[in-house]
Amino acid sequence: MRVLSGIQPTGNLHLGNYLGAIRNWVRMQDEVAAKGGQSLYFLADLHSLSDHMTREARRDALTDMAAALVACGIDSTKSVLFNQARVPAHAELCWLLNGTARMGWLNRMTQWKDKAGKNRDGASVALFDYPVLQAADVLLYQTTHVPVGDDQKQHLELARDIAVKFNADTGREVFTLPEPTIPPAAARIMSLRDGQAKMSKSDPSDMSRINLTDDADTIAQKVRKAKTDPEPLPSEVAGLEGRAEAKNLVTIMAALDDRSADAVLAEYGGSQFGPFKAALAERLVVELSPIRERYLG
Ligand code: AQP
Repeated sequence: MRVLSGIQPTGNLHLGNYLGAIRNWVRMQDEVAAKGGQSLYFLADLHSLSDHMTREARRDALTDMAAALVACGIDSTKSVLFNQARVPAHAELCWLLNGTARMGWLNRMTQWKDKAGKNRDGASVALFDYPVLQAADVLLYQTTHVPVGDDQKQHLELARDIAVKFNADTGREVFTLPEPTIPPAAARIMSLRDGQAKMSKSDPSDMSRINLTDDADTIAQKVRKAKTDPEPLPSEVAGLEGRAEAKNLVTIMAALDDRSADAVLAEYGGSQFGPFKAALAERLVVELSPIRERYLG
């Protein structure tokens, strides 16, 4: 068993990164070691080149992200934590795999479509080729499991397609096919301001996300102001259909407590959002304040 995953060193970690990916990385460390496997986590600094950033800002972002991962519980005695750019084989394999990947495959990537938007001609080649570098990251180490959020599922499927074609073209089993490990409860945490958009570092509104560095007052304020609807909470998950913002808050509570959304609604069904939001903010502070303290310390 070999586990590998990466994160772009581009700004603060947020609750989506934490519940969708990093908490899983931390939990898997012991499990993987007990099975005699290896966990590899990296700062995806080559990926971050798809956007311009000054040298100083990039260096600071790298240090901050490394500190944040350690604060979340990534332990260098159990996992290997490294910078992608320090291992030239990532870029070298990416170039080899560029001969295997097809333009049509990359053109179908929803993240490329979303991030390039209408200005495809103005987007960097790196943004387009991003999933091939991601395939190289994973295939380079014969990775068996890749813990990621749901937004990366399509890129993982592409990595598998590239591996299958490369193996078929060469007539040899060169690459292991990786499996995504997606947390069922928190696969996709959405923006606090718009239940249709994923919580993301690049959202211009800081009120849309909970940063792992937010203090208790800021968390409480963001949760209090999170968009909801006028109806009380339903008693069952089916009642969240068409209520994206309410569903997101229930999902967050369920993920924090490691219980199902139904179990959360069994407790809060019929309640107005006021008391539920207060309980959620309190739960978030309990989970995140030790991380914040370790990070700032
Ligand atoms: N909202 C989310 N819910 C669940 N998981 C998420 N991830 C990111 N956002 C969510 C997971 O975090 C890991 C690191 O992803 P990344 O380095 O690709 O970060 P990102 O996707 O660039 O993060 P953002 O905030 O979404 O950045 P922008 O705004 O630049 O796109 C991955 O495993 C990802 O699935």
